[in-house]
Amino acid sequence: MIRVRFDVLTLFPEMYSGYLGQSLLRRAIDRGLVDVQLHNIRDWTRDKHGMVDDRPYGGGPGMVLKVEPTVACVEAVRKMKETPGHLVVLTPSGQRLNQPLVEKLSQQQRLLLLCGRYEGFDQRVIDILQPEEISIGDYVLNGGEVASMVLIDAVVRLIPEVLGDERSSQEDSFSGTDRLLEHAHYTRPREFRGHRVPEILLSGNHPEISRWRHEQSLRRTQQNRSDLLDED
Ligand code: JCE
Repeated sequence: MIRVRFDVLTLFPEMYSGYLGQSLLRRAIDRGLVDVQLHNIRDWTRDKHGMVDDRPYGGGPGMVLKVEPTVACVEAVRKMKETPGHLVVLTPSGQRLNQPLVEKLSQQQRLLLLCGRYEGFDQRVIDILQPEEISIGDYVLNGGEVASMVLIDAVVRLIPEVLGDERSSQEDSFSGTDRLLEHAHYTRPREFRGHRVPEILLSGNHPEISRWRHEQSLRRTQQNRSDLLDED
């Protein structure tokens, strides 16, 4: 029944409470479609101070997440289920997350999401565990948690039963065969502060509406994301 189980490995599990209580995800969890388990990396430290970070060899600013508690946490979490799961680490130096990658990840039954802080993990975490390194975009966050929520959000909405109307995830920007941005949407009222809903949408002429929407998509893409038209 569970389509995807996420195990999130983090120093800040409390960051997820607001997001996990959000209606769409909450409903998916309550319906048993999605499971999200949080694990605090600090629980796998062996020293009495619970030290998870240390100063970088070679000097420089900031702190580095230690290899022992991180590897211990991943290995312990893997063993909690028969399927070891696909390990992902969120990092600004990973491959860029895009919809094809989200679709690939959504095929996994179990995803382990490793979230760093400070300057990131000791390189040996990556060398030993060989995770898939993923970045959600070309900017630097303070840690992997927000990035992991983005990944969970994008994967969960591809589970067919999660969105009530099955068509709406297919028709989104980046999900179709032509990679165009979505057309504009309108709902009531017909006029607000002199801004009227385009007449064509009220016409009931569905072939014309489709044509209009496609032209809208093309124009938006040219204006905001011309890089999408250059691809291939
Ligand atoms: C993270 C940091 C590297 C300095 C753990 C940032 C992902 N797309 C993304 N942007 N930022 C992240 C991300 C993910 C995990 C961590 N930092 C901060 N990273 C150099 C500072 C630490």
